[in-house]
Amino acid sequence: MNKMGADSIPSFAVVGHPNKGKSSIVATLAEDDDIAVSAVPGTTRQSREFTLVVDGQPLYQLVDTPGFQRAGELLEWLQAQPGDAATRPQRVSDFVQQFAADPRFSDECQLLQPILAGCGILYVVDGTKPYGPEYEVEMEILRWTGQPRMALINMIGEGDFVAQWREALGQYFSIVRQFDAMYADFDTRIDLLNAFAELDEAGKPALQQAVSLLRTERERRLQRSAGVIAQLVAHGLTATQTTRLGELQSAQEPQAKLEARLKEDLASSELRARGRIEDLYRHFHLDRLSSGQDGGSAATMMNQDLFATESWQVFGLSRQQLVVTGALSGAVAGSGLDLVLGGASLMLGAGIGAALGGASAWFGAGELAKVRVLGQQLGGRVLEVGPVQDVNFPWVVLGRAWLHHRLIAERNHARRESMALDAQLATHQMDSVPKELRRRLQRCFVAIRKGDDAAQAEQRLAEAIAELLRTAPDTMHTTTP
Ligand SMILES: Nc1nc2c(ncn2[C@@H]2O[C@H](COP(=O)(O)OP(=O)(O)OP(=O)(O)O)[C@@H](O)[C@H]2O)c(=O)[nH]1
Ligand SMILES: [Mg+2]
Repeated sequence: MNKMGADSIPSFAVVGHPNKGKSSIVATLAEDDDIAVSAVPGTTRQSREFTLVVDGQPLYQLVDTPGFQRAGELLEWLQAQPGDAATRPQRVSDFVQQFAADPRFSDECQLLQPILAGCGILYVVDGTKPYGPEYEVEMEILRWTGQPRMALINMIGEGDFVAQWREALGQYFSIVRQFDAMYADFDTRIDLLNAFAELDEAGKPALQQAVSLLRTERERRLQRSAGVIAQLVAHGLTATQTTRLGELQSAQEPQAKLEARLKEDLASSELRARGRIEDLYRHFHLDRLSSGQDGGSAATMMNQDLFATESWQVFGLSRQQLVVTGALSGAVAGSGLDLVLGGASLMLGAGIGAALGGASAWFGAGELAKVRVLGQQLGGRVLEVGPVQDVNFPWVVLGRAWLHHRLIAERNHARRESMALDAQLATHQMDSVPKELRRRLQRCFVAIRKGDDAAQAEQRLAEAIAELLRTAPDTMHTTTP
């Protein structure tokens, strides 16, 4: 079977020494966050295939393999067999046939089998550790298989022996790349696949097809995420809570309850939106720091309550930006009318938050949400709390969603640490957004608040958000630890 043939998807066997990040590279390229990755050498004992399936269509396949254990003995055996260079692949195949049941060579047979079945080879080394002759034996064996092969220098620790490695690898592999399993970005992945296509004439069309589908999928995920975020922001702009009031009942006590409910509803809709986006990017096993939540209340993965002062400061627009965006008139921003007209967004200045007793007070004081007693209905009066009035609120929701999306879209599936987020990453992120786009977003907010033609307004918002998601703020360095 030729796995690289025209009728099958591109397949790669990821091979190398134990504990060099083979499984991590498989996880990243196959977008599978369920693969066992660990600091213990010998974690992978069996070869296993992982196929990247997009929209029901398999794009390519990675085979995770155990590391070489007895490469020296294997090469000795190969060299002891009679034959010339033309029969080398056959000799490798003979070895696997002869030793398939021998536990001493179980790892060697496991890793050679997919290569003999036609997989391209990705040979993984750790560029932070010095090169040594023991690797020569492995590289020689791989050369004997005759399969197209590329060397990947992964960076696991602190050292830097890349130059040395390039020197050695260049003699066995026509393409040598640095590839960081944890932090390689999307374009680097695409580059790797394109480079491999150049190596493998027979597999080239299939690989180019895979690259093109992968790009399409990237854009599709972004658009869908934009739709999810638009829905979230629209909900934030319009959500209300209501309750019936008894004939003589005061509104005070139910009002506090409704405010709490509204807050909880907004916070949980944010969490749901995040979950949907994580699913879109195939992050199914993310630890969302849920253990830190108190009974599923408003605390979130970002370690910042949606309504916390810091959230407003980090994610909201500055007063100046609100003016430029048309969300606030300059007269209002400059006057003492802040508390009356603006609410929380204008509490960016020192002392104002303190004056109101902190974040909860914004809400409790009725500054943040509209409170109305609706007229006589069948069962009596109805108390309505919401929607949140603050001009900065949609910006806070959007800013948080934007940052979350960036972290998710850039996160490689090899990473296993939980997604703790430094909200400082988002400081000034809106500064990088062109003024025109900010104005466009603001117009969408206003249209949604007004409530005419909700579907169309949300659609327009989704388009503007898609553009926002394509913006890369230079203040956000999310790809390094
Ligand atoms: N910092 C950093 N750590 C990495 C990187 N790639 C792998 N690691 C870590 O290195 C260790 C080994 O990674 P694995 O992917 O399990 O290595 P492997 O080659 O599959 O190991 P075996 O299956 O045991 O042969 C794990 O603790 C990884 O988290 C990397 O690019 N950067
Ligand atoms: Mg492994």
